[in-house]
Amino acid sequence: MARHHNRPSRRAVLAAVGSTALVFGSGCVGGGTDEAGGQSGTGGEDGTGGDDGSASGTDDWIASANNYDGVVDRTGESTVTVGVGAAGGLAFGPAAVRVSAGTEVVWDWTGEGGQHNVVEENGRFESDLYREAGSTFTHVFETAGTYRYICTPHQASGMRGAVEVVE
Ligand SMILES: [Cu+2]
Repeated sequence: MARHHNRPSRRAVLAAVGSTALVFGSGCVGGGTDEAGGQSGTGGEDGTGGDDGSASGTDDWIASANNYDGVVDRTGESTVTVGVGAAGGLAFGPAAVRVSAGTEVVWDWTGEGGQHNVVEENGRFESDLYREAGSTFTHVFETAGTYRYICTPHQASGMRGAVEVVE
């Protein structure tokens, strides 16, 4: 009875394997490849100003989402998986993820937390409601930008997520 459309396509996955092009700009990357590290030392002058943000609003919205732990950088991968019903149930995992344009994102239901769906705030994608583990929903992000989405049944509980797509 359960319909399982929106299956991820294998061809994109296969295309990804083998060409792991990790080219970081040109030349020296300096010391550590520590992903967590963020050069904290730009300041010095007074750092109060600088609200010239054209695309703000997303930060607060996503920072208060369940299971939020910063924007997880998955750029350079052609398929990225996001758990639905992560962290015990009412969360996406990762809640916020950064991907490259053209990436196929696969939401993968864990089976925890009851029924969930994935609904983009501007209607750019929307899944059905699923409960079963192994249900999936796939969207290919062709256009750079920030995509915010919620789980309809649990939006009031903080079950929301974001995909940031970069060129
Ligand atoms: Cu939910």
